[in-house]
Amino acid sequence: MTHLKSFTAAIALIAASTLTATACETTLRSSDTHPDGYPTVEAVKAMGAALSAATDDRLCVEVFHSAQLGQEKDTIEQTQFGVIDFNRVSLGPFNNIIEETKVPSLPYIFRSVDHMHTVMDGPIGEEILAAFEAHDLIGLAFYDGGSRSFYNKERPITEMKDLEGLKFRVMQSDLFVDMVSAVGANATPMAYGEVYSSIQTGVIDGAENNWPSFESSGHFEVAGYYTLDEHLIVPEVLVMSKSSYDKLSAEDQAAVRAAAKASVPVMRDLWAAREKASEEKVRAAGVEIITDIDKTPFIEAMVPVYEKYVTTDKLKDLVTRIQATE
Ligand code: GTR
Repeated sequence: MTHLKSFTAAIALIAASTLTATACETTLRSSDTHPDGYPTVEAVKAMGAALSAATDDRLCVEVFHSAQLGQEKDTIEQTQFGVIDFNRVSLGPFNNIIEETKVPSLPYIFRSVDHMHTVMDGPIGEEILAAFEAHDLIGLAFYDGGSRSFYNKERPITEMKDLEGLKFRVMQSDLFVDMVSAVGANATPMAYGEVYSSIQTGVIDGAENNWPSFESSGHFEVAGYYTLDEHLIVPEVLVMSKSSYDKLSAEDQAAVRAAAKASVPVMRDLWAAREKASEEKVRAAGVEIITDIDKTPFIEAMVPVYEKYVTTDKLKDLVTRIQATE
């Protein structure tokens, strides 16, 4: 879909929903690329329910799942413009816009999901959320995105050299293009919604993602080899349009922030269950899962990526502090 078409489609859909949503004084719209029932979609619904409860139903949230409002890169712009009120997105598509988001998007920056939680739940996470405001967005909360690994339709990847010559889709972020080049493969930045058919038709050989996305997108049907190199533990983020936020009273702004934070533990529980269910479904489908992989060469290959992207004192300091966090 072209940029203009997706923008027009989003406005038409929003206008149609305004006609039907009557119960609340104000219905705020939230975008998500994932299907209904996915942990992020359900967590934003939980956030909306908490917000309605806190405001005696003055404020409600309607979640437009399944990329109904467009692909992430476009919906981010629409959220900056105030056409969309909330957006649940990976940090990846923000990398080219908000400098600070590059740091938690660096390959192997987090030693584990627990390490990521400790960092993002603390002052570093708050600092990164605050960086959204200069870009017409309010960073509200971080959600989980598990760890991302490579999958492809050609062959099992059991060591780094097996990646040579393969073409992988990455999120629209220069950092991820360089990450894939660093391990000897080729990268094509592409919207999530185009990946399935691009693998099917051979435009690309594969992509990289976590268990729930690999499963819910159906990519496992067209890419039969999944190698758990876990190169990224990139958090996801719930943002609000600054222009929508600025229209609220201070009390309602606080209610939005509190509801967003309250949805984080909900999200984590849903995520843990879905990760397990998705893994079971993918394994049952006969996808070859390669777990026995030495990550050391992958980690070493990322040194030039850090050198290229961690250039300012601010970013260097963030990296050092994340690495020093127990
Ligand atoms: C998913 C993530 C989405 C989107 C997608 C992608 O794991 O939840 O927000 O970024 O990956 O690869 O585009």
